[in-house]
Amino acid sequence: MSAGSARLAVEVVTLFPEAIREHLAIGVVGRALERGIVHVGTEDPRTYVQDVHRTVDDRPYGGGPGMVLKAEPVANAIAAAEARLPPGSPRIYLSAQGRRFDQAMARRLASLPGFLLLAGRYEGVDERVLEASIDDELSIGDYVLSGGELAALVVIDATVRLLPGVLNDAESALQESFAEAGGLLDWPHYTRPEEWRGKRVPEVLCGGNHAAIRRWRLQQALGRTEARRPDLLTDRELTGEERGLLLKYREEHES
Ligand code: 9D3
Repeated sequence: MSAGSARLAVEVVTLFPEAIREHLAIGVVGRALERGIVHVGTEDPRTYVQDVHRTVDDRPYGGGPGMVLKAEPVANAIAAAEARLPPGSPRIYLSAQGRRFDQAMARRLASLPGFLLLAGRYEGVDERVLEASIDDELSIGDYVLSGGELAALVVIDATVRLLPGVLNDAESALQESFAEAGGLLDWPHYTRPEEWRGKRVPEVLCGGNHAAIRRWRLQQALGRTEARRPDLLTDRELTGEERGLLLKYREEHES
């Protein structure tokens, strides 16, 4: 399948295109690329610099430490990448100053025919190219990265997994089960052996009572979510069954 027929086209403007391409070759996303479900192109601003040193950065007006990515090479790279995308594809700048990327945004991006990601380096990109050629600005969380490439990979990974046909049946079933779809943390997982260094797998999981197993997993998901990420429960109505399971989890974990 060619770039034109892929369900989703992504372009990444980056000084490190090989880092993006290498990482995307592995796992679930690598499989989706091979099968032509998604196309990811890259564009390097350095391609658009003529001088012998291929200078993409310069000192900040006003002084201070660090360097700033120059407007012209970035604008040219964005224009070249944009020409390969469906018209109207949003152009997104990845920066620590952006709105926080989340699962709802991944769903929105997965519903589009295409989008462009600009990964910054150094202290940032000349503000004028952002005003001229960027539609949205996203951060992946409150910590300091060295550049936007890892953030671009995070956004692409979270988005591509949501495209139809990317996950196999087992992976899709897991994704649609109540934890991932319902905004809860996952329940604990176990595999053989049944006893490891004196620790046994919970009894209920070793039997064939599927209703009991479902209840146990839901209870674990609820209890762990309340303990570790109570913020996830504040906007979520609990069903009668869920409230009962959570009360019992609290009783069993009092200490
Ligand atoms: C003023 C101090 N600078 C850090 C020494 C600010 C700064 C500049 C460039 C902070 C981070 C970066 C590079 N970060 C990204 O490109 C980035 C990012 C991030 O750092 N955190 C969360 N999400 C993202 S998306 C892109």
